[in-house]
Amino acid sequence: MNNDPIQETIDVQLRGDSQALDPRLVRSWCSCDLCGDSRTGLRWTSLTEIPSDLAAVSARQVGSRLSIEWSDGHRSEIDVGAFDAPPSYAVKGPSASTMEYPSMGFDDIATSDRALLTALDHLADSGVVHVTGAPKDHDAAIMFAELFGPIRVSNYGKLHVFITMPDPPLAAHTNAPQHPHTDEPFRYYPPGFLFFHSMHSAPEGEGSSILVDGFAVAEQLRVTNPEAFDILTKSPVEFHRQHDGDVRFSTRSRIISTDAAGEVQGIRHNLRCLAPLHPWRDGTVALLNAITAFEALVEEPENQHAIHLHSGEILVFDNHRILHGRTAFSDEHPRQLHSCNVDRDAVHSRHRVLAAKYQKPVPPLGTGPSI
Ligand SMILES: O=C(O)CCC(=O)C(=O)O
Ligand SMILES: [Fe+2]
Ligand SMILES: [Zn+2]
Repeated sequence: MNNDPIQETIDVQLRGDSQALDPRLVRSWCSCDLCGDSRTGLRWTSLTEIPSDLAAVSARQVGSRLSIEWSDGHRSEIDVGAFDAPPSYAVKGPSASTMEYPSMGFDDIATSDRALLTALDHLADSGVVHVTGAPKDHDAAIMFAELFGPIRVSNYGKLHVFITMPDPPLAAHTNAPQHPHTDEPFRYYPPGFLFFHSMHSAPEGEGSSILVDGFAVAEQLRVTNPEAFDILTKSPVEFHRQHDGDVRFSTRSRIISTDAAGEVQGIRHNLRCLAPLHPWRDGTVALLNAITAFEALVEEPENQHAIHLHSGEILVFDNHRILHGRTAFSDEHPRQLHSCNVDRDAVHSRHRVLAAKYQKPVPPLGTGPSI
């Protein structure tokens, strides 16, 4: 079809398949100096500026390289290999019962980008990395988290210190057990990755972290109770948090968020900051039952994985996927845990940059926030 007078569609071959494509869609992949680069998100012309009657005067494909002369005089050189639908960001954790979360050394990650890439691969695969051999310095969590992306500063500061105290402002400042939850679902954008650094641990078995793979649990709910899954992916609930005179957070969001293809992309689940459900509204009983069914799966022992974080260890996990709780600990042993947060997009960005640096397949798409 080369050198036809005017081509209203453009024939493209890709992996043995052939399609007649709309010229405007092909043109939008042009990354010449005039068009800018659509793949880096730095375009100079917008998609809608492409003439609606655009056609090709000539189109020649050699291998994956497509050379086009357009009816408006523009010329493009396009690599059609990029037209393949990219796989989505890998999230493929093993089931909790068989799972040993990966463990890595602090110094390796802190001194080698290659090790940092391995840690980021683990975070994409299982959502968790357990880090040993961290210094017990006050700011070690911050220093470490900054390897993954800029720290999020919030009303709780840059570093959140969990110690028991009289008149505790938060459950974190008690020695009570906590049900597995995600942190701060009352924000429009909950924290992405959490970094828990143990400064002083409680004795073995006390104050241990309990992790639950929220994506695995959501998939179990989809199979065992499709009605509950449907409700939690469609009906928003309200999460809120108020500290008088300081902050009043409130959001209406879904507990299980799915992308347009129906894949689970984020979990918000924290019954401590769930607002009361409205008894007057239709569907509230079904919503309550759906939340209860989800929580029952979260509480299933086979879905829970305990990690005792010893002093000088760091737990990194995806707060949109991995629920965390803790067992109780006694007052006799002071326990001190430091926590800081890095946004999910920043961590995924670092992952892509390092994958490109080491010529590994680059995770192309984000799973988005749990909105
Ligand atoms: O103390 C811990 O291990 C975690 C506390 C916590 O997750 C919280 O308060 O949200
Ligand atoms: Fe928490
Ligand atoms: Zn161009």
